[in-house]
Amino acid sequence: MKTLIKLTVTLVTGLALSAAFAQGFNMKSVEVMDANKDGMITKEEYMKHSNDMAAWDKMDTNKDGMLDANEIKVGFNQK
Ligand SMILES: [Ca+2]
Ligand SMILES: [Ca+2]
Repeated sequence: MKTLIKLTVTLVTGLALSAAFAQGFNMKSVEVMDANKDGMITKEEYMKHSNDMAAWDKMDTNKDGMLDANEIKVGFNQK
């Protein structure tokens, strides 16, 4: 029973994320994800909204574990 609930939650979360990705990230996503409003998105902030680490890896081009203004500009305007 517990497994079933977990599976359902995973499925629903997955669907919600797919919908978000179909729309693509935009500058509004940045505002939502940047919880402390410092203009950068840490991995921790990102993971509260998405578990798509493939997308993260693509955006965090210098692999320092956070997205700076430049990486956000590039990553959030292209899919
Ligand atoms: Ca931040
Ligand atoms: Ca980075």
